Amino acid sequence: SVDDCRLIRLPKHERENGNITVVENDIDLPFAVKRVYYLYDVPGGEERGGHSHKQLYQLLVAAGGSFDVILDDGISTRTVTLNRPSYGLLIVPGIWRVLNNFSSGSVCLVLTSDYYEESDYIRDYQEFKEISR
Ligand code: T46
Repeated sequence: SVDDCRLIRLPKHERENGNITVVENDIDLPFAVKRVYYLYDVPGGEERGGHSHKQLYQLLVAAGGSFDVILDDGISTRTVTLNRPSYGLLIVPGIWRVLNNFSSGSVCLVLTSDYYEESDYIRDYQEFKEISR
């Protein structure tokens, strides 16, 4: 459910000359990372996502700027604003997600539990509603 999705605080090394946040495989996350991708150059007003995953776990990080993530488990919805590079949003399988309100220059870094596989996606909202009932 959307309650299984949570913010994970990531280790942050603060120095006068800037910060580093580190994510170590299997240590900071409840899954092992197999794939990394990032969304960037999202034009103002555009949305991303609009699907759910059958098996995939993901950690979303606003590596720069900010955006909103709307989580929907078919029963309830929750909106999480990501705007700090030292926090990640864990999204468990079975959650419909929409990303919007991207600030200009924002970067959505995503760490995932598996390789890209189109068969893991549900891209039809009606189908999602039926499965999650
Ligand atoms: C998610 C949100 C936050 C690949 O070939 N490999 C990949 O690993 C990914 C992620 C995408 N693609 C291709 C598939 C499509 O032709 O890139 C194109 C755009 O993908 P999509 O429409 O799925 O993009 P988003 O931003 O709507 O969704 C992505 C992830 O797919 C999804 O898992 O949760 O970011």
